[in-house]
Amino acid sequence: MADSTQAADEQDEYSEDKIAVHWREEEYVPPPERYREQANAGDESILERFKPENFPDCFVEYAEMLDWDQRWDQIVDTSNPPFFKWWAGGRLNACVNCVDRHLESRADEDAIVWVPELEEDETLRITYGELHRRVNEFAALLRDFCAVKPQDRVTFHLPMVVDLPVAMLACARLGVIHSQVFGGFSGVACGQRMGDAQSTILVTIDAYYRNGELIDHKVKADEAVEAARKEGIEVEKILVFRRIPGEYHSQSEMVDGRDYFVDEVLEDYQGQEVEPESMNAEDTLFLMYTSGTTGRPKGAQHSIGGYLSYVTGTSKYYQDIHPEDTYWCFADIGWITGHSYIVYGPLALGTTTVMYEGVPTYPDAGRPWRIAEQLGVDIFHTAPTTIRMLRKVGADEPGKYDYDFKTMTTVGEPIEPDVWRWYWKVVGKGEAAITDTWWMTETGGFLGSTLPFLQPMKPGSCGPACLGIQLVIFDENGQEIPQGSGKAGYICVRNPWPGRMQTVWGQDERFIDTYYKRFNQDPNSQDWRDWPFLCGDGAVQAEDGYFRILGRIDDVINVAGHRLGTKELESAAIEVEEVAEAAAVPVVDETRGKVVEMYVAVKPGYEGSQDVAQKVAAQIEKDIGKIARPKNVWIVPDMPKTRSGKIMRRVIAGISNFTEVGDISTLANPDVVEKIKDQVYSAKKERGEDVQQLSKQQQEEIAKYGEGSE
Ligand code: 6R9
Repeated sequence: MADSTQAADEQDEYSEDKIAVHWREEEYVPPPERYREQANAGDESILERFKPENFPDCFVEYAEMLDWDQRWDQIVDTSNPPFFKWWAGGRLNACVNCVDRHLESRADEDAIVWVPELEEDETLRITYGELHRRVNEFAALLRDFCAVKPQDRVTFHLPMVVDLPVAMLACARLGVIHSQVFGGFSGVACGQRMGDAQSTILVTIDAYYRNGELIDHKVKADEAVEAARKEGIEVEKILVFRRIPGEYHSQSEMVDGRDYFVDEVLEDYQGQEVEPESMNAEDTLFLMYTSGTTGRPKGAQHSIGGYLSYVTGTSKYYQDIHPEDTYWCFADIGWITGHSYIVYGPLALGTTTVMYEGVPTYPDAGRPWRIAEQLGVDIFHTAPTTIRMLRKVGADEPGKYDYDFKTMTTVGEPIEPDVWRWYWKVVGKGEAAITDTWWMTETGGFLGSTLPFLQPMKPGSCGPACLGIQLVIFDENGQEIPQGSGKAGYICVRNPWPGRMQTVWGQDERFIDTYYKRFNQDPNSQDWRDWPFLCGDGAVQAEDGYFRILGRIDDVINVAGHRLGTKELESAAIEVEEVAEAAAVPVVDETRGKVVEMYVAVKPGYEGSQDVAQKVAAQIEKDIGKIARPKNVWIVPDMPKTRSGKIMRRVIAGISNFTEVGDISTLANPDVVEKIKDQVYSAKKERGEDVQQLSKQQQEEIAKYGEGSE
């Protein structure tokens, strides 16, 4: 009882609003003036053009950035919500838009610059002319050797090699749907996705470099074949690229009649050109699986016309890409960010896009800045996890290199104001605009951000709604939360927009249930206004219209009735000098329902001592309140992470509660799980915090913790 009285006392002091806004609103940072003249979005008229009254016509501006075989009859067909159809009646080819149309003016300019991980190896420069040749040859191979037809599915399981965008564009040329599975995922995850997509052709590679080592990748293809078989799919052909020409670096044997080296088969297709298929705007360009812990993987299905127009428009205005820029998005193509903002958006704009094979810190923490200097990168784009890591291992490194960024993008997670400031001052040397871009796999492109040379930045907030996007926050009961009230709620997009996924591949009902059911009042309504799209994040909107994203709605920890935001607990923890990264998870507790447990990684050169654990607990208590004081603070070597560097909290939540850790086939670093388990289990046993019996419901809750963000 003592506990509940205590909780009641704390009720006034730690009201939910107060907790939600503890991440203080920061000062505005004005956009740098020196680039305004050249900016694609340099004057206020753009805000006028895209105001809500101009929906849906405003998006024509994006579609007109593309070349069409046939113009659309209708901007958006909303007659069958929520299956909105963009550019209905229009025809185009995505490969033509990303490659062929640039040949006249840019055949000899670089389209893709590929940087291998080993610094002594040569950087590969692929001009638009060369890209055109490679794409056509691979398209000929797919069409004639693999007999694929438009809208068939081909699965790739590739790391960051240039063959990946080539293969994507070859599919796009043929109207074939590609499905790239993040290279770091397991063979099982790949096979399950092949099963779901009913895909019988796998494109892979023998090996690739990671941290200076050549890693065997083809072995995963064998696991994929087995996993696909369990789903009723027999893999017919495996096309194997070779990381080092003429060599083979895998333990897996090539299977006769099933496995083929791409370079050998390609000999028959040299110099061949393939007529691009003229596709319907509403045909599908690709599938991008986003996993959850439960049920089949969800294939986010993206269209050709809507998707391509949206990523092209947002690349142009939010990243300020011009053909003469050198643009580097330091992310993996196996994540939606890579599809939209390494491959399709930048190439549709005819710019030079840089790809890097390896890890940020190989061979040392100066590598990214050397790449930027050597290649003359002027637009940089990466995720908070990379920014945190680079700060952690080399906070002064950027100052040693002579590069000049005009815009820098961040994506994937809320960026802590402290980390933001390092990005701004040290990486950007105080002279680049930061665009904090908030969006998700399902949305195709950015939803909330600032126009780099027009709208002031505010560390901790992504910014206002993007051009043509109408964001709205609802409370539990579906009531709209007014702008500036400081109250947290469920952020949704009120209107249709061209970048949104078409559906969950093969699961229309699941699409409606996951993204629309929550706030749709009338399932029979044919009015798009009745169909707000649930993004899955919690957010607050300040009076100035800027949004602060609080993380996934299922990431909330309820301690004795107080809803604590994961991100806020974590940002309090990283205020501690020694801490590089932190993750908060719930632990079932007899009296309080749940309590908080923290996982923390320290910066190199610091000791992960009991003292650090104490400081973390104290900081959380200071910033948020006694109620949030963690039961345990675990200092771990590394966190389990997804392809986009998000911490997979359900895995450590499982460890903290002695329950199942669940599927780890979509972890980028699965090895770390056992290490953390050993450490935490033994310490907990020593402290007498042994296995407790959880109800089925409690177990499910822990297993689903943070589920949506994988
Ligand atoms: C693009 C991408 C989506 C989830 C999303 C949100 C989080 C992404 C963010 C951000 C705060 C940002 N997220 N960008 N949170 N600020 N700038 O990350 O797609 O992998 O599907 O993840 O990522 O929680 O709901 P995806």
